Amino acid sequence: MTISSINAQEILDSRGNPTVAVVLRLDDGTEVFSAVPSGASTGIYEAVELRDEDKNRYLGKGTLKAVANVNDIIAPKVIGMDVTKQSEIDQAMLDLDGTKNKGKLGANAILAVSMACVKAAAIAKKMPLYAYIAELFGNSTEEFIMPIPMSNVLNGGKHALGSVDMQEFMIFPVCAPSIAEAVRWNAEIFHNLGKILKGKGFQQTVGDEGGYAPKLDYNEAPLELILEAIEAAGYKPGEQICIALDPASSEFYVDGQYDLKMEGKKLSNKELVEKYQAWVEKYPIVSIEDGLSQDDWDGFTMQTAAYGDRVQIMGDDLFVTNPERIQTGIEKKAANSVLIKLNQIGSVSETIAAIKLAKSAGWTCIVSHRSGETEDAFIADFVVGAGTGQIKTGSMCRSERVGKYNRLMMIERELGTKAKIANFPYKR
Ligand code: 2PG
Ligand code: MG
Repeated sequence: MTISSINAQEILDSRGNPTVAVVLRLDDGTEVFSAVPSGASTGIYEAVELRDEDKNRYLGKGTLKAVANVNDIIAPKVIGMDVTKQSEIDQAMLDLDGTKNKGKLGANAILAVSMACVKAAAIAKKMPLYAYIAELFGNSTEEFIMPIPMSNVLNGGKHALGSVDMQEFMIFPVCAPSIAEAVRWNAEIFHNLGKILKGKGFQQTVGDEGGYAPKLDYNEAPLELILEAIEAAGYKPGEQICIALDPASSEFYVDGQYDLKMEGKKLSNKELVEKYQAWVEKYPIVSIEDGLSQDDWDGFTMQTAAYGDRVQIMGDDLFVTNPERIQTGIEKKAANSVLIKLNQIGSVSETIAAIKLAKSAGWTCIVSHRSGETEDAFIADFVVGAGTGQIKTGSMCRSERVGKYNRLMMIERELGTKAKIANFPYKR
């Protein structure tokens, strides 16, 4: 079960930008592939995604330095290690890097190897990937929690320029009996939304995460369209299907104010918290991610105090999957939930630590894709092993998104009666 070779190379992500992929082999011939995703609305506290900044290649976005860091620095250290010793391997890479933010080797270099080791170890131990991940968490392998998917069917913000100010409008089938049914419900609503947009004369083009990206002229329009689509598909809004939002508000936070361009208004954190509250009362919204900006701890605390008993208040850019920032959030009562992205922190072991810390505070965790994805469906197995009960992995089209849903449905089928769909704690 020792690592015999590691080869990294550049491949493309779903936006056509380079990212890091790794092929890792074990001494018994086992071979695995892993690839790292990449964000657009990235938090400023994320671990470093190393890019070449050479304007002559890929407009400066090349990842040859990170690739070389895997092949020339990480591989010689890690080759020969027991692949089942995940925390030792991750620690060895952190020691090699030596910085707080993975600025030397790059989180993209470290994570590619970290995920590849998990995949190879699962094969070496003859276990399904999700079951091995459950073991890494110390979770039971007798029963598995399948996640409820929040599916981003209408894209705005930085993922669909020219659309509304807020980034993600997601449908969330809180009482679907299985992942297969949840996927069906969401896909049917997605197609109904397409029909409705077409009927109203909007374009049916999609944004980075596969959700529609129509040119709308007010920020509540996506909510109204989605409600119409839920009903047209034959589902009950607020009962079967709720709405989850990711305004990604760090992106419109300018000089201490929230600049809602579409409304021609600049709001204080208090005004924005109240605006969401009015929306929560009017629409079946049960989850709000990054409602406030990444440094606006006071705004987050205010929001959590105001309606954190009824609504999932989630930090993405706020916490960047970083246990230190999550700890601060717990102390400040700044949220009740964390979005989990492996590449924000840059290793599997640290991601596990982040989830355990959040869970110990009674918080929920949502495993998430990035807006730039690859065909690697690692997060589907990861969320099942972690048992966090929620996943955010984009809309119901484009293979880099549906690859994760498809893998989840296959896991569910394989598990049979050992699979149970999660309970969402903030039902209306
Ligand atoms: C987010 C993500 C994923 P990005 O803000 O939650 O949906 O976007 O990967 O661009 O940071
Ligand atoms: Mg987000």
